[in-house]
Amino acid sequence: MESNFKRTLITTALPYANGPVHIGHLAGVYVPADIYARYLRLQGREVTMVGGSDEHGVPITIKARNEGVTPQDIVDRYHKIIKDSFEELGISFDVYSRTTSDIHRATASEFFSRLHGKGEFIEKTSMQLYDEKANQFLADRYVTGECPHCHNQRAYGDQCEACGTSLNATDLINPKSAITGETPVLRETHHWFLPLDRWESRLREWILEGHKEWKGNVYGQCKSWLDLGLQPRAVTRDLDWGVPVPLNEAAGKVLYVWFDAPIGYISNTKEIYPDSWEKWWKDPETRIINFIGKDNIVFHCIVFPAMLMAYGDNYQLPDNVPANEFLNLEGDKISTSRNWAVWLHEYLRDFPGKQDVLRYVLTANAPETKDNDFTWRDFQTRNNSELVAILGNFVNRVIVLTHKYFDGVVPAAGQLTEVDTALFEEVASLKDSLTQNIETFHFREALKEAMNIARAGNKYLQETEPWKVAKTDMARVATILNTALQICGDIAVAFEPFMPFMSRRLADALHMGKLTWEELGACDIIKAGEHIDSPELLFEKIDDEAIDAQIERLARIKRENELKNFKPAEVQAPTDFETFSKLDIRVGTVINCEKVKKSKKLLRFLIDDGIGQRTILSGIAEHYEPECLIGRQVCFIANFPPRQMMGIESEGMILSALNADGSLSVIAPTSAVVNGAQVK
Ligand code: B3M
Ligand code: ZN
Repeated sequence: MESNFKRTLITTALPYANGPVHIGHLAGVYVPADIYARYLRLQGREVTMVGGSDEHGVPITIKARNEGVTPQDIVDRYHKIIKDSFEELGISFDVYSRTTSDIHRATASEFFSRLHGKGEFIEKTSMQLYDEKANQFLADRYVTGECPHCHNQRAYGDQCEACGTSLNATDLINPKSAITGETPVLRETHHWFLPLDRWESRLREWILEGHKEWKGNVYGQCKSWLDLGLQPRAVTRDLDWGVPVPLNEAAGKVLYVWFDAPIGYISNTKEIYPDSWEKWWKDPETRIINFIGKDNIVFHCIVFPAMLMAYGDNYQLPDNVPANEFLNLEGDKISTSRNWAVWLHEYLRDFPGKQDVLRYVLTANAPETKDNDFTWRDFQTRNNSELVAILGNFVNRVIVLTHKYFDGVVPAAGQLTEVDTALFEEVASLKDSLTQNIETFHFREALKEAMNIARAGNKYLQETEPWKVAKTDMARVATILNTALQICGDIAVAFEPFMPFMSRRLADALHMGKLTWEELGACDIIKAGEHIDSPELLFEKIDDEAIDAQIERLARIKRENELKNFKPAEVQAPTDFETFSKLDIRVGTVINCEKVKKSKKLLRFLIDDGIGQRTILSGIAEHYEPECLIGRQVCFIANFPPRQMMGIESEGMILSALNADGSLSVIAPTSAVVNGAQVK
């Protein structure tokens, strides 16, 4: 595919260094960016992939305060975890830096100064909440109070998480500082704003006219922002963590994190190419591609481009912003604060050597056009029935057969027959569509096509049956295995962007050396006479035990969250003692307790109620082992009319408390009482 650009700069959203990265980050940004970068490198193109940690912003200061450490401690900790885990997953950054670096602070500071010098900002004075005890203005996240819409008592100053409304801190009823708990006061403050409205018509033209090829989700979001009309945006904050605003009159103020973070892409490029970084940013023959998640679209398509236009000096705007949607986990939104995530560093610990499996599953399931779900069962199935059963199996069979019939030496091919050339043709057409899909950021489809190469290989072996032909025609077996080995070579190349570890192992076993995209599909990618190494399985099955452990971990987290977030039900309408005393609640001892056959929920109790024995059915079978209840005292309602359930008559109802996680706990007296005692 011919294109008229010379080089590609790939940028990846800078993850906040207030926690490790999880599979949502990976599927949304880093795995697709890495696939693209590796592909371009195989194509022999000039490419640079930059990344780094976003180390400023309020959440980091909040976390530091909660832990009683400095923001620098927090970002040092997470930057290391993030950087190391990316590296272990094979995300091939040319540089992975951080926004606390000197070069970044200088670059961001200069950027602001130039815009300020050019008169690109407007200044505004406004009233904001101030914590007099902590002596600081409160960023919206630092204020909590009652939501004016749904009256949730614990709304944040920027958003109410109960009803989803976005708020200004000054909207909250009865606001409180999250730092000291004090009631904040309104105080005047002064900030610098970038008037996005000045750039609106250029942005409209650039995106809405010039980039109709962008993904629908990205284009659509830009259009709705632009149609709403752009407003000036504050680019400074009252905070003591960040890049200081380089103006004498701005003591105690820093650049807003979303102003400095995208400049990080520039500082990171400077860090690797101190002398030649400008060609990556200012040469129209450089193509800039921003890989991000959908929540970052406005900053990359509207705000940062407006900043670059305001700066001038030939800065190029991104050529494409292939933002992804979100990945959910087992049906729920991934959330750092609720610990609902699969953390990369934990995955690497729990599944050592299985980087490629995660990369494969996240790509096969990538949220490219809509939100998608990651489940551990799907992870297991894709490993066992795709990687092991299709890909691994094919390669293994070919290598084993080569060892069996030719002592591991690649046999020379004779005359190709129709079935051989058909296979090469199929691979050529798969290569076309694989290439096309990667170039247009359809990595899921691309991966399917790569997998289809392995499928075609399996089908070829099934059709040619070299193990049968070997009884009569070794020359033909040589041609078949030579052809099949070429497909193994193709697999090493085609999968390199997706599963680089597997690709390298396979390429090494086949003695392939440096891989190139060009050789994919060739009939002599593996040279006759070359000795190939003994087979080593490329993938192994993942058993239920490993998967169950992950599922259990998530179930535990879910329970913990439910308990943490429990909100008692509204108190019911008033009643009186007379109504209460109509219920005859008594204590009895469990003489026997067993599961009701064919029922998931019911336990059958035999109760000594002081008068005699009675049978009561209770729907708590999922919460108790029946034997554990035998001999214990319970409370039951004695004057309900008998009721038939599952063909058994139940004479009353056992009382239980409903816990936050849905579990039930039987109510019992704290010390033994006589059977038949009434609850008053
Ligand atoms: N740190 C937000 C995020 O992680 C932000 C991205 C910055 S990219 C310049 O979602
Ligand atoms: Zn609300």
